[in-house]
Order: sequence, then C-alpha cells, then structure tokens
Amino acid sequence: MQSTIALSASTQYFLDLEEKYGAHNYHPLPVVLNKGEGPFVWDVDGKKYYDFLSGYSAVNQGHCHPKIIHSFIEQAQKLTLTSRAFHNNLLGEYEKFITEFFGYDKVLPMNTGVEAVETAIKLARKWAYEVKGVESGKAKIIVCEGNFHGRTSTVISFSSDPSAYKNYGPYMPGFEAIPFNDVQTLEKALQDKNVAAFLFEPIQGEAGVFVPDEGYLTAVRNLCTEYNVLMIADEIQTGLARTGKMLACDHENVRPDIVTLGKALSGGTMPVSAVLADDEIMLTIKPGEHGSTYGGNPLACAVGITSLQVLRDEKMMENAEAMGVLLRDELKKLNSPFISIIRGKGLLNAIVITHSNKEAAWDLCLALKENGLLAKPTHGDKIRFAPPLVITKDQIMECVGIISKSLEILK
Ligand code: IF1
Repeated sequence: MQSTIALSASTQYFLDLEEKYGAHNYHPLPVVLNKGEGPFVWDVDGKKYYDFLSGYSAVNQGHCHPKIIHSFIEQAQKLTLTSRAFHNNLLGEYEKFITEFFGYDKVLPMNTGVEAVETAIKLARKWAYEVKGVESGKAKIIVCEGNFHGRTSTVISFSSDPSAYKNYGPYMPGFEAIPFNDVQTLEKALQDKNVAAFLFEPIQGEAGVFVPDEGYLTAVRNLCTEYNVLMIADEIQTGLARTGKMLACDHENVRPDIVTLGKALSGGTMPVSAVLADDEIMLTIKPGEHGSTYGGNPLACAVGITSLQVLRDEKMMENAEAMGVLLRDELKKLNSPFISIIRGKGLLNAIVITHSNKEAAWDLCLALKENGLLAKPTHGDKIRFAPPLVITKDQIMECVGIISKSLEILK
C-alpha cells in the first residue's frame, strides 16, 4: 500500500508556501498545476494529467477553451466593470441571450454559485409573502438531506454535514430537510401552507453523485404545482451539459420555477452565476433590494455568452452522454473487487471503493496521479470521475487503462 509519495523539490516548495501562508480550509492532492488545455493539466515539473475533476464542473468546456479565452481577452481590453450604478453595453445582450437560451422571462446575474442560491432563497421568500400570501416571517423552504449548495452561513444552516455546519451557529431558521428521492415525504412536507419552495439538486453532487429514480423530477414538478410551491433546481453542478443535457431537469423535460447556474457559465475563467425565473417571481425584487458589485459585469457577460455558445456549438451535451455511457461500461468491465458501485449520468460519475484499508480511495487517487490522471476522493470512499466534456473516445479508453493499472496497488 502506498501512503506517502516522493514529491519534487518544486512541488514541495509550493506546498510549503500554502501550508505556511494560506488558511488550512482544504486538503488537496499533492500536485501543483500551472497549465491546462482541453481535458489536460500539467504540473510544475511538466508532467501531464487527465483532469477528472474539471474544477468541480467549472471547466466543462475544457481548460482554456480558445473561444472563451478570446472573448475574455477581447472584453478585458475594453471594459471590465461598471457596477450596476451605470449600464454597460454587454449586460442587456447577455440577459437576452441567456433567457432565450433557457426559456425564462428574466435572469439575475451574480458571481459565485452560493450567491445564486442565496438569491433563489431570497426570491422564494419574497414571492411567498408578496404573491402566495404567506404570513410575514413564516416562510419555509424544504431542502434535501445530503444537500450541497455552498458555504455561506445561511446555506450551511441546512446542511446535514457536520464538517460544513459545526460551530458556525446560530443557524438561519426557515429550512426543513427531507430525504432526497422520496416523493411521499415531499408531498407531506409541501402540505404546510407556509412552504415557499423546494430547493434541491437534480443529482446530488457532494453526497457522492446520487442519481434519483426515474420519475422523481416529474413528481417534484407535479407536487410543486399542486401545492403552489416554487421548484428551485440548483443546476450549478449538474447543469451546462455535464449530465448529457443542457440542464439535468431536461432528462425528464421538467421546467423548474427557479434555476441556479454557475461554474461552467464562464468555462472556468472567473466566477459567473445566474438565477433564472419568470416575471411573477423575479419582479418581486425591486431596485435596491438585492445585488452585487460584480454581478452582471461586462467581462462576465461576454464570457457567459461564449461559454454557452461553445457548449451548444461543439455538441458537448451529446458528447457527455456518449462518453459517460462508455466510461461506466468500461469501468464495469474491469470487474474490480474494490469498486462496489459505479454511478452517474453523462460525465458526472462516481465510484465507491470498498476495501479493508479506509485510506484505499486516497491511495488510489495518489496512484492515479502517478499514472497521469487527477481525481479526488470524497467522504473517504467515493471518487468522482468528471472529466471535461471535450474528452474523446480514445482518451476515455486511455483513462480506463490508467484506472485499471492504478487499481493494482489495492491488491
Ligand atoms: C468547494 C462538492 C462539488 C454546488 C451546488 C452550489 C455550489 C456548489 C450544487 C456553490 C459548489 C463545490 C464547491 C467546492 C466543492 C464543490 C463540490 F464536492 F462540495 F460537492 F462541486 F461537487 N450548488 N460545489 O455543487 O458554488 O459558491 O462554490 O461557486 O470547494 O466548496 P460556489
């Protein structure tokens, strides 16, 4: 078994810098990257790797996609930020583009994913009081156990992961967690007249890529309609072609009332997030009632349009679907006694490692790294396999070979 590996002097140098001067809020794999292109990244020693994390789905279009970088540079040389105190000539164009692209009346632009989630929560509460008629201060939002929606104090208030919420209280009230993929419990929860919204991930990411049963999304839609509750789909990780459709909700042709997007909306170049909704919901927020200095900045708008165009023009949904099927089939064929579960949709996948050594998943990731593939374990025993959506068939086959070879260290 492998528990420590030799690191180059330059890798060690960068690790030491971060250790000494940076907060210790992460536990990264010991690899220091300085270049990326398509599905590949390179470390400071010039070693090349397949990136099987894709910045947690922020680089769906591949690292440094030439068209996205071109838009970025071109706009950066003209105008990058006006604030929303003044108009800029890109915001309206972007708003028209993205709302037509997804079929919603309006968009509210923010930066990070969690800001989009916060915006959706604020919208749902405002809608509850001003449209649905919920009594002041009573609005409730139903969420799922095992959720991941970001790191703000409100959002971690309804996390079920102690490492996300412990000692960060007091917590924001007004949330109730029910099991994911459980229609009956959802129906019971929605019967409370104070419920404003059901906020959920169409596929739970952090929980370990948990795909709900077929029909769940349709059932959620129907129940939300029946009980006059907003369906909020957090598509920050599942959206933008990752699972083989532009939105994961498209797998069941379901249209949420509010959609949150982030990550790949900039192809990994900068934080760009968005909330989509129709007028009845979006217009409950009036001038001065919500916003962000960087939200809707012209650089983000330029990059946002190109990032969506690239996904569509380069058929990344279709490729994610086909490569996902290939990857899962080939992983199954490995018949490894240490891989107990292979699951996912499109190129959002995870395997579960079963081994007497509880460090096995971490050790396997170190072996994968040695063999030229970067992946990160979560929850001790799960490894996410989520390469950029530009990956080809031959490359998938090469990656399966790397995984097969790396599994040998577990014997
Ligand atoms: C980290 C996980 C992924 C998200 C959904 C909102 C956000 C995220 C569905 C917030 C962010 C990230 C953030 C990253 C780890 C990560 C993650 F493992 F925790 F679950 F992607 F799988 N909604 N997901 O997945 O977006 O504010 O970060 O832009 O380091 O915390 P953000």
